[in-house]
Amino acid sequence: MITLYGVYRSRASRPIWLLAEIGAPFTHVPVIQAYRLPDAKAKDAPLNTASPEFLAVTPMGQIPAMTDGDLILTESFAITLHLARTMGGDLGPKTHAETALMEQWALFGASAIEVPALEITYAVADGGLKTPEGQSIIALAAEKLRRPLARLQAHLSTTSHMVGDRFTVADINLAECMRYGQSHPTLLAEFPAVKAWLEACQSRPAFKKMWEGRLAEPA
Ligand SMILES: N[C@@H](CCC(=O)N[C@@H](CS)C(=O)NCC(=O)O)C(=O)O
Repeated sequence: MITLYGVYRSRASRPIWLLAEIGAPFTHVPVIQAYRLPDAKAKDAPLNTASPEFLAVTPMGQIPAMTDGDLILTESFAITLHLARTMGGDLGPKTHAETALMEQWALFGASAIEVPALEITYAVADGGLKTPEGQSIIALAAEKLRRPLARLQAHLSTTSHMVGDRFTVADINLAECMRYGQSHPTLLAEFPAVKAWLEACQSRPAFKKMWEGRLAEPA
């Protein structure tokens, strides 16, 4: 049985979305980020990334983490790739080449997209669209994204999905990185194939189920 640690409002959204696609049962332990609590060490604090019980699962103290029998995995993309490979059917790779491509796109998402996209999310959430400082952080982050987005635009102009002409874990991993950049008011319009692909990914029932769970959590 799979146990997944991490609230929806975290990168745990990635394996949660994947598990909803698979329809696999799992135990969800909603560990929350310690920094979101007034006193993470208080006796009555909910289970959080600084709780000794959670640090016993992963000394890194970050979510998501997952156990599958004796296997303990951290890193959201390692978790999604493992689940897709072992129980994901068509969501996982069918050949060694597909395995390599799914790994490539996960690494691309983590190294080229996630950080600048998050910079946009945080700056917009801080009201950055209304201040010159915020606008310049957002413009700089958008500029960092234009090159990888041009790469994605070229790819998605020739195929409907990231790998194998079907929806796979590669789409989930990249769509979840791209989601952070969606709060930029105009960037995605520059890359229409990426925009259409992202909207198609997010129209899937499993994404909506994950999103409902996320919205049900306190911000
Ligand atoms: N590269 C890791 C990043 C994990 C990470 O930064 N998790 C955040 C939540 S999304 C976290 O646990 N923050 C709380 C903390 O660092 O104490 C992954 O993709 O799983």
